[in-house]
Amino acid sequence: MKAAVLNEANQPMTIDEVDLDAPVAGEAKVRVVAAGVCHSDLHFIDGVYPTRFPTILGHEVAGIVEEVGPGVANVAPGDRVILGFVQPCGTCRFCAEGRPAICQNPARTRTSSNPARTRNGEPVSAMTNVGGFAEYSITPATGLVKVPDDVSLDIAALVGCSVTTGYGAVVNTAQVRPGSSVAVIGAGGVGLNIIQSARLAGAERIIAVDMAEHKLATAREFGATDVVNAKEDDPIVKVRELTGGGADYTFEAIGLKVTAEQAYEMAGRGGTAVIVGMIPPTDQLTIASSIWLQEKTLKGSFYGSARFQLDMPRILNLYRQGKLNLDALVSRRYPLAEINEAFDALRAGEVSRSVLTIGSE
Ligand code: CXF
Ligand code: ZN
Repeated sequence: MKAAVLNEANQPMTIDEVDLDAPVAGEAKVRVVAAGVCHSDLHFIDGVYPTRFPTILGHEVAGIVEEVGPGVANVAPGDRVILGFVQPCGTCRFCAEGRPAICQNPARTRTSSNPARTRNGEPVSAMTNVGGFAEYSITPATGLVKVPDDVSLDIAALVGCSVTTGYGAVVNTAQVRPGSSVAVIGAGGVGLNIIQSARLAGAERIIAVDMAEHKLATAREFGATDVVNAKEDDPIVKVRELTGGGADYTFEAIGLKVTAEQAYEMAGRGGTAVIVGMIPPTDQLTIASSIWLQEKTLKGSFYGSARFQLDMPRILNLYRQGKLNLDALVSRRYPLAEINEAFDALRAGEVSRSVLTIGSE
């Protein structure tokens, strides 16, 4: 199969021939139809997060099951599926209490002595066991969620990461209440989903903070009632002004120490700041000691605290009902061969989301 291989950090990916093993017990082989181009992939490309090279990135993916290994009962060949980037065990304490996103014992990556993917006989790793920037994926089947026939797979792919991450941060992690005020730092793929989910949850005031005017304009289309250009104004001062002291809920959707600290400062008395972005692993956050006095909450949100088999179908239904706008999230489509251009555009802040069209439906 053809795959985009990242050979080392800070290098363009190369489109190479990669061999795929047959699925073993618990795995499925999926023909990839669409894969979203996410900022988290960029962190691995830029070397901010470590990984095993060579590797195939891509974790926002949908496709069609082609073959299943022994013991797989939740999907069958022909099923249209989202490939979740966590493949929960289903039995650990966190899975048992309905928190599979933080499963303690997620499905194993294949070992390098028994690799699922090889290039000229050498193992190639796959991001989050998905490795979606390729014509096929071998992935543990517990991560797969079925997609109804009337939803296109490029839309379903987005539900594999950005939509679930944003929607879940609002609905599951923060549990935003009707009438509340919300500030969102970063109006990219995840931020826009936080904004539209906050609107759906009945937030009264939704303030989008970004440094790009075109992203703020899109934020308004997704439900932001106010926008703050952090290039022009101090976002903490502005959000406090607009909310009379600080927002009830704030969300950091960029992945930087400075914006995470801003999110905390923008939350008012009794408020909650939710960190959604992928902050570099070596960074430490500094927060004011008055957290106790003002009863503030600082919370992390991973994969929208989602229960995948419940939330993903629910999100797809909200989309079908016109309550979540997923069509307008896709700014561009690229073929796999133009993957490096797609990442250049993301890095330059030109797009909120592009989708690679890898296979046909
Ligand atoms: C990331 C989180 C870390 C692994 C890859 C996906 N989340 C969203 O982009
Ligand atoms: Zn992602």
